[in-house]
Amino acid sequence: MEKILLTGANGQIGTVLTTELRKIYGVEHVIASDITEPANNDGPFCFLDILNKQRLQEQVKDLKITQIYHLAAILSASGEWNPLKTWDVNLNGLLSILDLAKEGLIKKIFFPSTIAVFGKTTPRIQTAQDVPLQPTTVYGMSKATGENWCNYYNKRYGVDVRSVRYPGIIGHQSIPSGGTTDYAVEIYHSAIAGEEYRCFLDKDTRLPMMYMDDAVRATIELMEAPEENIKIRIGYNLAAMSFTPEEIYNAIVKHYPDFKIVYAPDFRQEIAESWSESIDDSSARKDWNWKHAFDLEKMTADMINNLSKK
Ligand code: NAD
Ligand code: AKB
Repeated sequence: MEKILLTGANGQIGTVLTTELRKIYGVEHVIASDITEPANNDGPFCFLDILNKQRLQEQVKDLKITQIYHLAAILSASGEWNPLKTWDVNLNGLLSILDLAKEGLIKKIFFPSTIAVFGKTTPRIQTAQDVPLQPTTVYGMSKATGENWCNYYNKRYGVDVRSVRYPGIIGHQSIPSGGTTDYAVEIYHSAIAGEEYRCFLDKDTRLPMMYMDDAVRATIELMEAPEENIKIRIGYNLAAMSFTPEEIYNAIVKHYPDFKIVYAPDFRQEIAESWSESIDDSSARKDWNWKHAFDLEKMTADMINNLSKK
């Protein structure tokens, strides 16, 4: 029987992924961990700082963990305030987990990479799987390097580590912080609260995005795919939709005609401009049958429906 540990489980993706994994594997078989208190008490949780290698190893042995979904990280915007700490958390945390698999203590790892691995030398439209990676943020540097370590541990030690380059993730279940794509969640909260939204990106800044339901399903489908189907051990490109702040605003204004937006770009504008506008994810579609379900209109209807119930 599988026993799963999630690191960084209290974050935007972790809170939703934990619930979905518990539906599949059973509540007691999915252990959430983080350095902060969980928002609710609906399953096993342990405090775990990913930089504490000894405690990580003890928890994995004591709880008989077989798989780790390693979500703990410091994201693109927050990372710029403390680059060395970000490098430490994002890269050394991953290396400790890869070592556990090398030593045979766990069987499978999920490592979330990101569109932040792309940089100014990367073609920005329909960005292909294998492209130059010269990220501009320490977050992107740590994830690009992390991808290479994953590939190395797979090729050299046979570690079954799987990874996707998530676009910006949008969900109604949790509030993001510290990222450059966070505006695309915040905007819905402002619309529903009847407030004007002050957008920290410019109106024409196009970025790849994905609804949380698709992101969580992609993650679980990748992890459950037969090992022989996983041909890529760096991050698989993953895509669903791409839009600008003005386009998401136009989708929301159809539901809330009085909703107003103002544009006040800050330092995150430069980060966003260094990333791709759209992604070619044909390898994921071919190797493990990835298919997205949500576009901008469908996501907007679902976000508004769920957030207005809260
Ligand atoms: P998040 O910032 O919401 O959550 C990250 C969690 O990691 C937080 O709960 C934080 O407390 C925890 N954490 C930070 N330092 C830690 C440490 N030293 N030890 C243990 N936990 C620590 O992030 P998220 O949006 O949920 O993203 C999850 C993963 O997916 C990250 O690795 C991120 O890089 C990746 N990703 C997210 C997005 C997105 O749009 N949300 C896009 C691309 C990639
Ligand atoms: C961020 O904006 O930092 C994240 C990401 C795309 O990795 N949402």
